Amino acid sequence: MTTTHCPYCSLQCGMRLTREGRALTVEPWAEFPTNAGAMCRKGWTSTGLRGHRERLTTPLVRDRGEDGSRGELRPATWDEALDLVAGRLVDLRAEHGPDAVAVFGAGGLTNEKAYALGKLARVALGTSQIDYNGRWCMSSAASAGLRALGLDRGLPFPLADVEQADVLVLAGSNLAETAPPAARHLDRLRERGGRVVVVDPRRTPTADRADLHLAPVPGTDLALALGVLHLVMAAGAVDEAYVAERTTGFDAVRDEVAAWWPERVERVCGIAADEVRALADLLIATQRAGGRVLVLTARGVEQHSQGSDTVLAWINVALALGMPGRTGAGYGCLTGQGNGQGGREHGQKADQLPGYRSIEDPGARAHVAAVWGVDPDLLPGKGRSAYELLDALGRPATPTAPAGPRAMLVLGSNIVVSAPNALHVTERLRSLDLLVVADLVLSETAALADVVLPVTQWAEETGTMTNLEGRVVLRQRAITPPSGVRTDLEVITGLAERLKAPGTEAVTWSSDPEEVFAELGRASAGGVADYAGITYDRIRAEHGVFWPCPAPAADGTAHPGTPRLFAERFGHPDGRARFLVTSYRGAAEQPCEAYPLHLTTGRVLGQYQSGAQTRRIRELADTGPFVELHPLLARRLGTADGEVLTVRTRRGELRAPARVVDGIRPDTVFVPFHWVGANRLTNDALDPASRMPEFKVCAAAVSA
Ligand SMILES: Nc1nc2c(c(=O)[nH]1)N[C@H]1C(S)=C(S)[C@@H](COP(=O)(O)OP(=O)(O)OC[C@H]3O[C@@H](n4cnc5c(=O)[nH]c(N)nc54)[C@H](O)[C@@H]3O)O[C@H]1N2
Ligand SMILES: Nc1nc2c(c(=O)[nH]1)N[C@H]1C(S)=C(S)[C@@H](COP(=O)(O)OP(=O)(O)OC[C@H]3O[C@@H](n4cnc5c(=O)[nH]c(N)nc54)[C@H](O)[C@@H]3O)O[C@H]1N2
Ligand code: SF4
Ligand SMILES: [Mo]
Repeated sequence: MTTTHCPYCSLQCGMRLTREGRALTVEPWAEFPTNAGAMCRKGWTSTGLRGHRERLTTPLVRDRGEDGSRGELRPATWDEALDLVAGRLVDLRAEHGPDAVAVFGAGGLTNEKAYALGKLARVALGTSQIDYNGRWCMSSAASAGLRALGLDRGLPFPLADVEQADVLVLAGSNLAETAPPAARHLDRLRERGGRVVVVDPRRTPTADRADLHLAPVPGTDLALALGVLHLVMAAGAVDEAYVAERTTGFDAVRDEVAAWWPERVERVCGIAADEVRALADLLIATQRAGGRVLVLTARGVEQHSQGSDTVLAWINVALALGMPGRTGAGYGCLTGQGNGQGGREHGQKADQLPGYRSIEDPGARAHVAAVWGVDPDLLPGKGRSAYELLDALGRPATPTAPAGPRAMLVLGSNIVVSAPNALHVTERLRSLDLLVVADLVLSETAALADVVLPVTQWAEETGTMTNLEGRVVLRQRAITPPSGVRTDLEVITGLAERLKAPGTEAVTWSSDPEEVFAELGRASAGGVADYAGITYDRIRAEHGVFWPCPAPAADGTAHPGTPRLFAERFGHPDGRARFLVTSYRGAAEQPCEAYPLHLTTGRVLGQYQSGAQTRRIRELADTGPFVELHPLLARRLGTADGEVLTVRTRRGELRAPARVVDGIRPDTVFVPFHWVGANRLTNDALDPASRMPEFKVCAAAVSA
């Protein structure tokens, strides 16, 4: 029996894997605190990809003709595949410079892989062109948290603390389907007499557990948060002592919300003014009674071109009520991917070095370069954000922009399905001279590649993940990988050793996860996300360790880790949180005559992300995409449940059966993105601060 963690979401449910003969069984690891004995359907069926007939077990290489024509993928040896990749990358670098090569990582990769991938890009390839799918996940919350609170850790306290809130506002989260074991905290909170408020254009299974459900027009949440703060101020419920002692910038925000009276919110958001008042009254009463208010955001409010402003506005509400720093109160973001948290800390982000350091900070560059054994001047600067990187692929230089990359290495993302404006992105991928994808299965993206590298899956390898609480956990190898596959760390090392960039001769590369983790600890030491005091042994002994956890003191005393943040001070140098002014702009694309409806996208319980893994698991029966719409809209379109509809936007088209439900706004349709198609429709407008694409709203036309 081996204890490990689920291959999927940010809860990283503790699980036990037991081998009996050839069989492998999975059950919850009852003592692990985050899931405390629970798992969702995806966790229970996670062993379904073991021995799957579609599992990749040999590298594949595509030959191209003299004229660039593409042959079929054919089996190759590891040496042939890695020599080919390294040789082409060296040639491209020599001919076009290091930024001709791009790297695309993922928040599903272990900390060790994310760290090694960043080092591969900056040291072995010397490229600035690295970013990852986390940009599409929680970047708006990360950017807002950094600016307002001075530190970005999804939850500032362990998940179970959520139960202590007296009012919990879930803004754009469907956690009953996206983190099911967390939903019982809502039930317990309500048993204690607390209230749950859900803000979602759809009445989801999460909204079914709420005392109050507000259903705004997609893309208008910022106005709601501004309106709530307006009412809190009008009622005199601002915690003035807290604001004076622990924050700066309040006066400018006071001016900003003055004009957001409830009737104006009603006009913008399509929520009755009385419902806005009902929400504000709950918060005001709780504040006056000395109770706790907690606001948690997720992708519903973050994946917008004003996602980071919306998060800032909700943080302003929490600060005005005097909540952040108290246990079970304040603000948090529900991170999504398995290592969505750690994946944003250790250097696979375009502007970042390990330890959540900035690549533009000379001190950070010197520290990390010393750990790596290179001259700091060799490290490139900041690169393009995920969508901008994909959009630039294969493009020649223009008077205003340098040429885009001509080769890309992808680890852990199925871009063809999950990128916004996916037809356009797929065309950019096709324009590359060389696309290399490491994956477990032939995902839609791997199917486009010139070289496919088959890698191990979670139960076949060891590494750490940092869950939504900031708790660093250890996945342990439980089974032997199929012969022919390698770990991502072996792939990275194999390439780095072949690339040998000038000035990097002294750099060492390890594919042993525990060694890589120790190096990550040194690289992160002194940074915001300091892991220097965390070891595999401690993680095993303590059910995970919360960062920051600096190295032991000079007298050898270990740091206990930091389960709870902000009790005394926030992350800014002066210890104070910042109120920041936002500006309501509305969604980038508004409905018009040709595209009269709002389209939004999201998840269902039984599928994970691009579906590359879960669509192949028998028990999670592949239902295919659907179009959720209100009975009134269905009647207007002359359609009924199960009939095939066409959804069109300015970018593409999708045909899928109707699912008629009365819990969605009549002006809105919803499509899950786990299958090819939803993202042919979505808009690639970006948030100016976080560079998050507007996955959650665009204008659409639907016809029967
Ligand atoms: N089953 C399952 N669980 C998952 C995942 C998965 O793929 N499948 N993925 C994981 C990952 S990476 C992530 S990021 C999380 C995401 O977790 P969530 O953020 O909970 O999931 P989503 O379904 O993307 O979006 C949440 C809700 O936002 C609503 N919404 C849409 N537009 C708006 C809007 O304009 N305003 C508001 N207020 N709400 C809106 C949608 O109706 C949806 O119910 O889930 C994680 N868990
Ligand atoms: N329309 C719309 N689009 C969205 C969203 C939305 O709400 N709406 N949400 C966005 C969000 S929040 C996210 S997080 C993204 C996620 O979307 P993707 O970035 O596509 O994420 P996954 O589907 O998890 O892709 C993981 C891929 O890597 C493989 N893989 C799994 N583990 C490993 C590993 O350890 N190593 C390697 N090399 N490969 C591995 C899997 O088989 C799969 O092919 O989608 C985004 N796209
Ligand atoms: S998918 Fe998430 S909630 Fe479900 S078992 Fe895995 S970690 Fe737990
Ligand atoms: Mo995500």
